Amino acid sequence: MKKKFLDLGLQPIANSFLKFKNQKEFKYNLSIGFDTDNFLVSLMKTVNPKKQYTRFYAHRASESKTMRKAFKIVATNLKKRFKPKLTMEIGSNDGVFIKNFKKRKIISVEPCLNLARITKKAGFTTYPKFWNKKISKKILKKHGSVNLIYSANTISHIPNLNETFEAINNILSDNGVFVIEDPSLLEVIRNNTYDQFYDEHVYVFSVIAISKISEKFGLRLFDVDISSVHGGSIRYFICKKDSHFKNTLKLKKQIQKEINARMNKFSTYLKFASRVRKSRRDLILLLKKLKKKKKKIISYGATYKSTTIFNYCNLNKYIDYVIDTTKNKQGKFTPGQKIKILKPEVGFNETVDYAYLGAWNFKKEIIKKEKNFIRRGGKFITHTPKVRII
Ligand code: JHZ
Repeated sequence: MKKKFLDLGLQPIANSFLKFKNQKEFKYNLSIGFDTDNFLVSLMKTVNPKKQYTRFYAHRASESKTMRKAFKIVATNLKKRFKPKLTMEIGSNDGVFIKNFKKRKIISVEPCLNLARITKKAGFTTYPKFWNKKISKKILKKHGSVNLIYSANTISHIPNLNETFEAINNILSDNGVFVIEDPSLLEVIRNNTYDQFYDEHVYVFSVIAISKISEKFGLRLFDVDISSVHGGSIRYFICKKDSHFKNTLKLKKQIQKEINARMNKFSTYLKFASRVRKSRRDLILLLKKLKKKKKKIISYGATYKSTTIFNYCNLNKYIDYVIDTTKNKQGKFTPGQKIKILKPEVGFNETVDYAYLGAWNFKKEIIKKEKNFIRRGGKFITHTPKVRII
């Protein structure tokens, strides 16, 4: 049974950056629940994927150095460990992962037409489609079964988890491996990163939940890797139930960690929700105080995550503008709160006193890059794990 534990209010689509301030917006209620039967944490109500994954999709995975490097390392390790003859990526974005493979050895599935066009143009076999049973059958017929299926920050985005797993089971070779990479629920709870909840993140997975869902479809979670990207992610290694892979000790330990953190109990999520409400109060209080002192506050990184924070906390009265390196976000307004997005070269100047880290997951990369800002007395603000000035 799914029980609601957190209400983040009326929200726009996180990726709907606006060309004009007065543009009409679709809004929905963002609330999150915990299923006591299968331990899945998911949105109570989902948005139609056709509204989200359009030909205007804004996020480019290659935009950060951290992610380019991380995907290169993952690709190298997966090739070394599993030696796949044929690999498929679901949700290949701008090709940041697949570009580490030989073109004839990888297939890409990507529903956003603007992104699919990029990988197709680069010469990769690209299916510009949503992942479902129909496309799995089509690919199986054309290419045969697949030895390695990789999907980063995508499986958590697909509302119909049952169909997703059935389609995987359909196309995965008998000793093949399905690798999912997504933000870790344990880290979200520990670090109060409630902004990991927005329309696209239909699920925030835990090891205990992925293990249950795999079993339901004749699959088996046999290993995990812990990754520091996106504030703490987990890479889940899944095989067919009777495949030769042995369940690892690392997996057992991670499950125990989650049980120790009581992630199988609804009360844990209620406590998390009250910490989220406190985080909102603290952030507003801090920004109000700084604004009273006439400080200029901007936000660093027009992330999808910021859409949740900005709208839940109503931050447009405190944040002067947002800066972001992504070309197709620049000049636009943030969803809901309609805060202007500027190029860093224009907006990140000596008049800025404070920069709220919208892209807190790239804190290290950003602080290293922005030494001048810090040197002249500029300060970063974050809400994770606690609201504070860094
Ligand atoms: P970033 C997206 O979420 C959407 P977002 C999606 N749903 C998902 O799951 C994650 O990605 C993985 C900018 N930036 O990666 C670039 C700078 O301006 O945290 C990006 O717009 N300067 C698929 O949007 C944004 O910040 C910099 O120096 O929450 C980061 O977005 C750096 C490092 C980044 O994902």
